[in-house]
Amino acid sequence: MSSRREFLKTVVGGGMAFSVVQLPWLSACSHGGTTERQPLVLPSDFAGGMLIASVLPDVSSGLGTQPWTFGGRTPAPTIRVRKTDTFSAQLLNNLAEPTSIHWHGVLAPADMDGHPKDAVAAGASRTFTYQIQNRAGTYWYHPHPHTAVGKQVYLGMAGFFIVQDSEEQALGLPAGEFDVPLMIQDRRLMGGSPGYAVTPTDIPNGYLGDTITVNNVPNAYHEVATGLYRFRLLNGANARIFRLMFSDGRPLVVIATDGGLLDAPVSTDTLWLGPGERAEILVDFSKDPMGHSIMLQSMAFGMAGSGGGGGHTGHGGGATNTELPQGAAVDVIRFDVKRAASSAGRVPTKLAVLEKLDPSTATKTRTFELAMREGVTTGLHTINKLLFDLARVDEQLPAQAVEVWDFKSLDDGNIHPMHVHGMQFQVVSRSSGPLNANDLGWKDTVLVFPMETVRVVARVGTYPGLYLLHCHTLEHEDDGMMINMQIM
Ligand SMILES: [Cu+2]
Repeated sequence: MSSRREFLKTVVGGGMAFSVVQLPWLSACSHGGTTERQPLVLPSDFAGGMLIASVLPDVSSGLGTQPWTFGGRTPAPTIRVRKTDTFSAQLLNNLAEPTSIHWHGVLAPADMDGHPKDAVAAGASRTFTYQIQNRAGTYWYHPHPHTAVGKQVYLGMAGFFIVQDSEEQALGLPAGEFDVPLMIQDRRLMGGSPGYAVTPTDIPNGYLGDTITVNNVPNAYHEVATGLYRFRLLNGANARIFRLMFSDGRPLVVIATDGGLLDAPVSTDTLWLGPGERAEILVDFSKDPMGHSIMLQSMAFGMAGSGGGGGHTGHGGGATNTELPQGAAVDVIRFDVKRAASSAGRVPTKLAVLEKLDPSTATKTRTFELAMREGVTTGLHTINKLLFDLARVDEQLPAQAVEVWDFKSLDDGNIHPMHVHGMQFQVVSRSSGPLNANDLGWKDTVLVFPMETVRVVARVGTYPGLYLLHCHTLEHEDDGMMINMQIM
């Protein structure tokens, strides 16, 4: 009887015990700028081939500036592949600066993983070819050139990477128009200078926007039918952390986290989603009256701690340097029930076989201390007192080893979403309390709250070579909060 199993029971059984906080709906105009809600745009599909990085000429997109993107359209196309497929794409860099592609969460050979040492120069191209090992799930892709990740992602360079497999497809989960990818981000659209311009306070706080965008659409709405939907949630924001709930408190039925399906659905009222994290949820609109609207919101939170599933609302503060500070309550996307679905859909009772790593079998324990340097304006953010050095190898890991890692925050002011390349892990414990609903299953990114220690058990990847461990608050990463992990 593992503690993990007990914990799962706690989450499922305790789901209804989570406090349901009814937030007043915030009108979009409370933050100025565009007040009107706009229809969601769905990305097109991409199965492989040429993927051009470029700046689009169109300034009429919702981003208020010329978007940077992959594949010549915004939002960037969704890559769809099946497990065991050989995926191949050629990146042609038509930007005026280096870029690259990191396949976030996807297990790619080290030289295909988009390490900053492999950035593609302006005008150059690079071919990526590898076999898909991942379980069915929602992954994503974005640039990774050192010190420019924040800028390039913010300006639009991010897309979904969806893996399917036969185990998942046998489940009969909502498909087609009922399977909706939602890339949640925030942008500064109110101040009249919509480009990316980091100020000194943006380095510790992260680049926080004043407007929520979904698939690059500000203040989005989406028309739905009276059925069961599968929403693939991706936090693609540079720094903003979301604590999602529905305006009427209806459950979010979590079926997958970063690394694919859980073994069974978990119902929760609130869901933490940090930068880089994904979660797939089932949402039931079958009992909604025609014309009904439901808002997906982010609840207010403080920096004090995750508090498990949602008990703590904290002190509601957080670092402030915009109209919408970290932890502010905000609307994310509105769903308008507009038509009848032909069938209601069904939540499966069982999902996928989920191997559970046993921390007692780990061959090594590593500690990653997350700390702020004093008295500096850049190079603030460190892992084990180190700032990123492209040429220095910081950790050596045997391929396929099972290891326990402790992310130990010595920072009392910021939440750090810690992300590893080339492997996945499972969350074992949080020093601040119970695990969150989005800590379940396989993960590549985990929120570490101030002064918290998060223990995970990782299975090191199969490919030898140089990978990364870093904070996915992109201004922290660009500031040097990143180390090299070499798989031996
Ligand atoms: Cu960070």
